[in-house]
Amino acid sequence: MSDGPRRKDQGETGVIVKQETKTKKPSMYKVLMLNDDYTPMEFVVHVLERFFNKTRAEATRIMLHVHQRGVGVCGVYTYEVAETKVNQTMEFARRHQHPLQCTLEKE
Ligand code: TYC
Repeated sequence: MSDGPRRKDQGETGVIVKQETKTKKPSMYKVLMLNDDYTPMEFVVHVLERFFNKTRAEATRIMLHVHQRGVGVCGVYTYEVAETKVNQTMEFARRHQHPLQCTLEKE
């Protein structure tokens, strides 16, 4: 077991390369709410406050936009978060027997 001069450099020589960043930004998805003739306005405002963390003022603005234009954006999220919010909204509406619909759209 000689410990000659060659050994000193083992593992110490090499080229320093800047670390490449291989992460990608996740795709983002809009949650869209659709108008209908039967779901009460107050229920839609409540959904937007409860599941989309909107203030009452912002929820009212979005609800009126959907009521007047037919469709509107509740928020933009990563896929799993957006899907969860759609499912929570649809389940809550179904439980209260309202036909409220919402859906996902890739940004
Ligand atoms: N159009 C409904 C009404 O007049 C209110 C409403 C708003 C329903 C937004 C759904 O996504 C909706 N009661």
